[in-house]
Amino acid sequence: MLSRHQDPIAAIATAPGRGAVGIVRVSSPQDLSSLVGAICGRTLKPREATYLPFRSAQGEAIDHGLALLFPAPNSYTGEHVLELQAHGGPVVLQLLLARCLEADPALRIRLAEPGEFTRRAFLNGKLDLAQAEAVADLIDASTEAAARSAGRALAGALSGEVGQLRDALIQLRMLVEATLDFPEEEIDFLQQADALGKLRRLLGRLDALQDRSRQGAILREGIKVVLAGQPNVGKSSLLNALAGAELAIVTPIPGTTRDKLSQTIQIEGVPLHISDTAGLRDTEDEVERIGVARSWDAIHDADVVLFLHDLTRVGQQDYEREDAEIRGRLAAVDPARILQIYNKADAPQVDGVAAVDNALKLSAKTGAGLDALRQRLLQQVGWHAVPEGLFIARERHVQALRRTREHVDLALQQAAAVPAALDLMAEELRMAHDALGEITGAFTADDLLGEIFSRFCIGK
Ligand SMILES: Nc1nc2c(ncn2[C@@H]2O[C@H](COP(=O)(O)OP(=O)(O)OP(=O)(O)O)[C@@H](O)[C@H]2O)c(=O)[nH]1
Ligand SMILES: [Mg+2]
Repeated sequence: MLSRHQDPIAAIATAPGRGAVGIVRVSSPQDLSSLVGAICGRTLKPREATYLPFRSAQGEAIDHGLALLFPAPNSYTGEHVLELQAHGGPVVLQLLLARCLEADPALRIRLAEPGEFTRRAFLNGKLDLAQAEAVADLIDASTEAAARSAGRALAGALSGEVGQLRDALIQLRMLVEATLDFPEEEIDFLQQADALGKLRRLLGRLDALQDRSRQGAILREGIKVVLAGQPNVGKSSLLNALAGAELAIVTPIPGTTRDKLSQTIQIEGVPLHISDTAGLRDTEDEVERIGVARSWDAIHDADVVLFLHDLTRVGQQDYEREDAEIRGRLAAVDPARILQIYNKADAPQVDGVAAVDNALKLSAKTGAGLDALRQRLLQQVGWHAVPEGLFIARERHVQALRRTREHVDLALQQAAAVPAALDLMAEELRMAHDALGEITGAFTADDLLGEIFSRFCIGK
């Protein structure tokens, strides 16, 4: 029996809804000529667009469009692929898809699962794992900068860098494994090859790559920012000012916002998911109480909390008491994630209020101080432009690089020990190699053996 990964699959490849063109895609390890015959009524030249009617089981035209056949292995998935480009109405495409599923019963085509075409491309070596992920990222990209960096990852920039690091790791592993096999030459071997220097350089390169990937992850996933504070401090006004649109209702009535309201904006291409929340206070109002509970959930879930204060009320007894209470509860949040914001700097009565250390003064009403806030937000999450360009990445890549670095660091410690613990060093390098291989999905034990034998001839 064939595994699921060898079933012929079909799906509508374009977004749901109406469009000028819609595409139904079929991918199959088996030859598709009988399917092509049934639907197109003729044979197709490989990779050449042919305009023709798509036929129903009764021989009537479902639609007219372009048919394209990509015989294996020169296709997106590496299998035989048929693409039917029809008019982009949902009904037409559903009919065409249904026709593909039943036109050749012997093929047993089934509906594709999400991402299955790309998974096959990976399984057939058309893309590595990081590139396959980049396909999804490119589709999902919410800002131009994110799309650019996903495109770069798709082109293999991340995989290329990872590949270079992997080669360096393999060289080190070969060296150590060989030294283990010839214990009498142990010390010389490592010294001659400058194993410590190599390990240190590897750590430096891992740091640089980790930094670029972390920036890429920020670009892909964005930053969760929450506006929090007492009622009436201007949280909704600040959301509107940052978004440049009247999204949230603003009134002088405390407790105007009762539910969380989120909007994604971008600063220098970095997506920021900003949430306005209900003002934090004790209340008898059932609806507002639920809103306040949601505010706290959002605060705990945020990358950055903007804790807003109202300069027109700073120093007033009731106001300060409430603020102190909120500060107390915020103690559970990592202080590095909290930014103190003093709002309403435009109001006439605030002239005498001293600037607070490390806090930002601004006015949601006039926009004064907003640019400084934008820069602080980027700085807060460690965003900085990387001259050599970013690629995706995902949190998964950042974590895999972090673990790789940990193991290389431990390997360095073992190598530097007197006497050097070579077996432990070898083990750390093996784990570093595994962790790195997770990024591209490339690592297998056979790989290592192959590399060793192709580069290292022990009999010589
Ligand atoms: N002068 C001045 N007034 C402001 C500023 N920002 C907000 N306000 C006023 O403060 C009042 C409350 O503003 P909101 O944005 O609704 O405050 P909020 O924090 O969302 O309040 P709740 O939703 O009730 O928690 C409104 O009357 C705003 O016009 C500012 O920068 N300067
Ligand atoms: Mg509000």
